[in-house]
Amino acid sequence: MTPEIRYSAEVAAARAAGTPLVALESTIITHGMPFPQNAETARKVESTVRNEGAVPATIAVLEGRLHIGLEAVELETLAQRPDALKLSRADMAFAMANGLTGATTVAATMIGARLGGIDVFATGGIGGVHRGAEEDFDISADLAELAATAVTVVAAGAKAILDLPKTLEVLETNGVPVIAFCQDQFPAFWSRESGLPAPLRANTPLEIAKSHAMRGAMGLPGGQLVANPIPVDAEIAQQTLVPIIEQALSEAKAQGVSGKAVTPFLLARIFELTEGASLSANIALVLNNARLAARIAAELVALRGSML
Ligand code: PSU
Ligand code: MN
Repeated sequence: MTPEIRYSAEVAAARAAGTPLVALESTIITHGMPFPQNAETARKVESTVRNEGAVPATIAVLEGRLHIGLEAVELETLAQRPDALKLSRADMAFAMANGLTGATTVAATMIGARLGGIDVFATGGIGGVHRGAEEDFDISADLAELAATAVTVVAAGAKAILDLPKTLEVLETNGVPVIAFCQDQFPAFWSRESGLPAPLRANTPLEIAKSHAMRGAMGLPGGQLVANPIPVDAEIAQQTLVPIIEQALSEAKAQGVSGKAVTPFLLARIFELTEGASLSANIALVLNNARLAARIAAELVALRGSML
């Protein structure tokens, strides 16, 4: 069995020319945002990456083929497929071996990026340790993947649907560098601050690229988590979100939502309960992350060029 990989025309050209590449996930499109905002955001994220001089590689599994970079029509079609599977590390190979179609989570996108030789990946928020994990053991495979796969992931921290202190503990245990960008605190997705100190801080994309390259040179497996705070003007006040998150969590519990359905259920309820305000904030932070990821990717290409 060999994985069948399809590069988009743009990604294939970038690989040949040595242009910086930024991987993008697709679960945020199929399970993280409603149509049509999902398709619109996916297009905007791609053009944000291009405006920074890098090339976007949105990753998904289409009929068993690992697509690294989607053509515009493939992206459009995926955004309108509510039946697309949510593929994480556990299900990606099964889907590829058996001709299935699905969107990749942060974990699966990291695997795809590594297969395509892409070092940097932008998303909104990562999965983490769920609240009450001491009872239901719900810990996202994203954390284990960050420990295993050498890709730098740019996210706006993690949502307060998760237990943030426990998420940071698991990352630390697994040796994943968590680098806040231009601030000391770990950001909390919709809010710039979580009240929790970030283990590391970088003030420039170059520092992050150098750290990525150093880890590679040392032969360390595993990636880095860059925690990039949401732009000030897009931030949502904590007091607005706390009751909504509580409500979404108690609904999930009452309805017995479990396994991989938990995160999409919570995201969808929070969007509904904030009447779209959380969606606009989410879009703003993803674009902000795409911009930073493209700058890190460019620094990494420049760094490697200077080391030749
Ligand atoms: N958190 C968000 N937005 C998202 C996700 C998480 O704020 O879209 C998606 C990502 O694809 C992430 C996945 O990798 O959910 C995590 O799912 P789980 O908790 O089932 O591992
Ligand atoms: Mn889970």
